[in-house]
Amino acid sequence: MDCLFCKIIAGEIPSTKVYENEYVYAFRDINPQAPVHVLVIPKTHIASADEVTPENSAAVTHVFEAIPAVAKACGLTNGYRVITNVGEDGCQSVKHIHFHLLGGKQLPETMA
Ligand code: DGP
Repeated sequence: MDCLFCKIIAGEIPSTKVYENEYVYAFRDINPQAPVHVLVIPKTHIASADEVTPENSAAVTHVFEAIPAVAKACGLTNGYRVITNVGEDGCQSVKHIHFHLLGGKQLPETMA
């Protein structure tokens, strides 16, 4: 499968890792939108939140179980934001489900 984030997980494309476990990989976004901007992704390929099913939803659970450790690894002691973009209207550019972890400052209240 020709998926950028699957290649990052496989180490075929370099990334700056901040956290990894059996199910989850987290790395610095190439185009940061906040002082801390990390992408947290499941190692199994799911195209987007719109493709989550009872059969594959454990991958998303693993991501959320890892998020506190990712935030801690990034020094986010005062809160953060988690966002997933879906499809064209959501401006999703990479078709491997990913969760933007943003923080390191107080973020704007509105996003849309
Ligand atoms: P989204 O627009 O929600 O699909 O976000 C995709 C994010 O992925 C975007 O913020 C930039 C980031 N990104 C794209 N290509 C790469 C890459 O090769 N390396 C890293 N670290 N991040 C990337």
